[in-house]
Amino acid sequence: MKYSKIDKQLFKDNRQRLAANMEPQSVAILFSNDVMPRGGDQTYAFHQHADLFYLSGIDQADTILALCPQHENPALREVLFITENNEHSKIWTGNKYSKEESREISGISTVYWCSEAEKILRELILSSKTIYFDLPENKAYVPQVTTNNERQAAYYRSLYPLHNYARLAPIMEQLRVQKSSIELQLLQQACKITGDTFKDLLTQVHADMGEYEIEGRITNGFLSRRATCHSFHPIVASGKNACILHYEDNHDICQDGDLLLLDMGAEYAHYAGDLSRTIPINSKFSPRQKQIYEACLEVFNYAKTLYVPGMSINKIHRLTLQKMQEQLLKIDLIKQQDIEQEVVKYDSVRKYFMHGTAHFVGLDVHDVGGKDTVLDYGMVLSCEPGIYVAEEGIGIRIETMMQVNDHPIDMMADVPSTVQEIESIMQK
Ligand SMILES: [Mn+2]
Repeated sequence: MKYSKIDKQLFKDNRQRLAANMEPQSVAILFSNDVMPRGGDQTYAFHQHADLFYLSGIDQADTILALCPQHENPALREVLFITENNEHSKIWTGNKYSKEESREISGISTVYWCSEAEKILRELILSSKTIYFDLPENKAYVPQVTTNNERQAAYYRSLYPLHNYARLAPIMEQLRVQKSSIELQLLQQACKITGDTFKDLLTQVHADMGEYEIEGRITNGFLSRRATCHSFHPIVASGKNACILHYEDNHDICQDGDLLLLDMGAEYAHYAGDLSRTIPINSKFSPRQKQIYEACLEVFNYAKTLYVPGMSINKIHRLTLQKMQEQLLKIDLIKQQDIEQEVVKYDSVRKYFMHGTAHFVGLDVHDVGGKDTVLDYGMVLSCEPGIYVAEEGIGIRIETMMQVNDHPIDMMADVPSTVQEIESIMQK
């Protein structure tokens, strides 16, 4: 792996916390993600299932984890199944983990080859009343392909139809939303790689550069700093492209006088970074660009103070909309009359700021955790107000990652955000 070895205490603690939340006499069975086909004989780069990684640290396809915390045989309370090395795979794809390496990474002492899974799982299932499976439960996205966990759950359910079945996803959400100190360090590393790469871009961006060329520099900045990959497809949006919220074509040429919106994140050891900044392509904001930028920055700096225990994503967004309303009035984008005529409160603000202020960040860039989840110490969320004025070809987003605290912690506080900082570095 490109990342440094992770302290296996993280995975041990995570399993212990899960066990404490499982029903008596139950077993949880988790399967790794599929290797996804791309075309011909090619596949996409493998990406481990977040929950399986969270509970084991095993970063390899064809992995099964079974947790049966009350099994009478202590050796069967935590069982890992991995794919077996053979002579062909050693030559063509490199070594897979050995059993010993898997024990060292996960802290699980009982490791079998996958070929033995059905037999061992039978033993675990027959000594349990309830079986947990980990189906995809993201509220915003329904996968168009059936996941390995869904297929396996259906298969085992057909073999053992008289058991109780239970959902693992709600428990995993509850566990994962609260970050441990080891996780905070990994997230901080993802933030550092992301922030340092952005700082490099400040000295590199100029007119006539392709958005794709900047995307290339982001990839280079991430990988050369030991990121595994991007945590999401980077947005490199010049001029009016910045008003397309999920623009990812990155195929235009940066024009002198336009702004450039960058929304990018490195993934380090599976943990996501998420940063947005908006900069002037020719290194100087025009008076109008500066006016809108500083209105957004004012909202950003205010919103950052809201990440305290007891808040929620919905509460933060409500307060941020209020602050945004003040700023939009100030720069004349909306008028008092627009507010009075709103059918739904803040509709006139949403015309220019149409997305949310915050989402959780963790193993997924849009991590588990709901909009009404009560914020607590150690949770990590994005803070990302934006102002999009399509008719002027100006789109601005300023984003960082915040750690919830009595004094909220900006995890990328060292990344320039003021007009003066950005211009002075770009003009050097
Ligand atoms: Mn974000």
